[in-house]
Amino acid sequence: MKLIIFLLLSFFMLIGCGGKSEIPDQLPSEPAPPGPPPAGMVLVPAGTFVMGSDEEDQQPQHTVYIKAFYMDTYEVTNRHYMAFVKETGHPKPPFYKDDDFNTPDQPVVGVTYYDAMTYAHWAGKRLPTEAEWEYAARGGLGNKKYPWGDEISAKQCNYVPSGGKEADGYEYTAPVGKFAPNAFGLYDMAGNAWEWCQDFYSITYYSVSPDSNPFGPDSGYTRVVRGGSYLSINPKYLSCASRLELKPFVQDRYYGFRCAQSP
Ligand SMILES: [Ca+2]
Repeated sequence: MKLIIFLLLSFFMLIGCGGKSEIPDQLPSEPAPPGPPPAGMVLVPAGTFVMGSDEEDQQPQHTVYIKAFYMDTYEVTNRHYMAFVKETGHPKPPFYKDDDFNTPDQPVVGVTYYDAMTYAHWAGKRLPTEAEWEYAARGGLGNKKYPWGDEISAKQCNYVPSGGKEADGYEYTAPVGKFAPNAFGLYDMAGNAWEWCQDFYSITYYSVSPDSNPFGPDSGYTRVVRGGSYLSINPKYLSCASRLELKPFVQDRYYGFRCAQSP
């Protein structure tokens, strides 16, 4: 009898030990940066995600680790951009007299890559990398198509829904923050204005991308914009993985940006 009890006890102890000796399947999380995020920004926590999709320029899908960073809660608005213009003498954005685009809380549009970089430097920030942008847009949901899930409707962002441009309430850009944020607390990651990223664009980059904090090719002719705009009809342009290449000096009413910052 004692032998049976001993064997049973040994068996349960082994089971208990087995549970503790399992190898964790995730990297230990980084400690959160001390203190609250800077004003107007959210903390995007460190993590790993699957970048890309089965679309031609988003292959191969690959796993990427991103360290924690801060991201602007909203696209940079006319209000903030004009404060920069006033202080620095930087040229006004081309649509500052166009009533369809110039209210203080609409995203600034018509900015080049260089304008966006100059603003970011002035603000003590930087542009997000393409990988950071996609990771932030996904909001920790995994491999979902959009920042909120797999389906899109006029309730979720400012684009051109099946009912027409204004079916979501906005014919042109919407004031920032009019639609629900994603799980990281970021607004308008799909639609409204395309957002400049800091990387050069390369259609083949995903084949050679480092798996930790990639920052794009060393050289190139075009830069990356992300997220789609108020004029996107095809929902594929509004997806988290969608990439668009753009010459860095292009100024048009679909292109804006938001900034990132390293802790
Ligand atoms: Ca719309």
